[in-house]
Amino acid sequence: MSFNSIPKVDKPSFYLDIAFRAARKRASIKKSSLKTNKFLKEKTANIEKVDTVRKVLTTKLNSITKSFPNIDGLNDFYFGLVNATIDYKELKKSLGAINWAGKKISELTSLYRLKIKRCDDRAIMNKDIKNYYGRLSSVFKQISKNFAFLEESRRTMRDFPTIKELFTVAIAGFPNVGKSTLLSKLTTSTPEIKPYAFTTKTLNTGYFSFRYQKIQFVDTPGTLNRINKMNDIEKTAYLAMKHCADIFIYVYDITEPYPLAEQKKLLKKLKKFDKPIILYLSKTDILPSEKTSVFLKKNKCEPDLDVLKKKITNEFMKYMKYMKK
Ligand SMILES: Nc1nc2c(ncn2[C@@H]2O[C@H](COP(=O)(O)OP(=O)(O)OP(=O)(O)O)[C@@H](O)[C@H]2O)c(=O)[nH]1
Ligand SMILES: [Mg+2]
Repeated sequence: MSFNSIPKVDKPSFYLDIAFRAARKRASIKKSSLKTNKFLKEKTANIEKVDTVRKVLTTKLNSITKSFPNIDGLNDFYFGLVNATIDYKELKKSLGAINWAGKKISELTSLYRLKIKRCDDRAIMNKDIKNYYGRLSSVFKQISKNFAFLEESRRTMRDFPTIKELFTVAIAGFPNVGKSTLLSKLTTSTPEIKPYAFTTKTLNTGYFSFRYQKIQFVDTPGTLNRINKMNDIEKTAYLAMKHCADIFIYVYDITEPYPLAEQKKLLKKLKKFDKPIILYLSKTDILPSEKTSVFLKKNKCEPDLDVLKKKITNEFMKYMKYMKK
């Protein structure tokens, strides 16, 4: 499901204008193609009008409802994301309202089509058309809030990250420790890397191929030790860690101002997900070798990229074996 390609939801008047314009055009073509008396010409043109309005409006409304994902069919990650960022009951209600409008338009069209067909008075026929347009407008007016809500939801969904259903490695750690740098070293991804904290504001993904299969990496925005007070980006990262990650790489940085005790506390929280965690020590190139070796002795941590890759592919093979069972 691609959340980024949902087309814009316009105001109701936009759809009505398109339908009424198309109806006028079709009716005039019809009228000029007929060789009969004036009243019959007008009647046929009016029937063409209501048929065109129905066709245009129901097609437009159908394409809106079809472009939104089926919320109940979403996987746990995207369902969690919708739930965390959008009032999903309201979203379902709004999609239901658009469906209702489609049915109402068909009902009204059938009713007024029949009235026009049976009509033998020009003034009454014109009044019927006017009433038909008026009733359609009032149907749209009733659901104008739903159109606005769908557009608001679309804008939120547009920023959802695309995470594929593949074996996934989530890179976690404090801000500025080198998570995005690690992603760029492990994959062909080119995330934004800056010498300050909170650079990553969405979930960056990257891939590497191993034995003709893809391993997905998700670089999470720097997470502080505050799982209870998360903003939307942190919530997204949390959901990806919970539902998408098969294993974690936890990045330690002992050149940073974040105290080691705090970094260890965050790691402890990560352990609650109950998934394998590979520890990585970044920035060893600028660390005094003495400091690095003392840290590595105390912590089961990996400073070498090739060894890190090996550990990842080992976990991947374990996962594949498990999946085949
Ligand atoms: N010398 C050195 N610098 C590094 C290394 N890894 C990262 N850096 C630098 O550390 C800074 C932060 O790197 P990022 O990769 O953006 O860190 P991040 O953890 O993704 O940061 P946030 O997205 O803000 O959480 C940048 O200036 C990087 O160039 C490394 O192994 N060695
Ligand atoms: Mg980053």
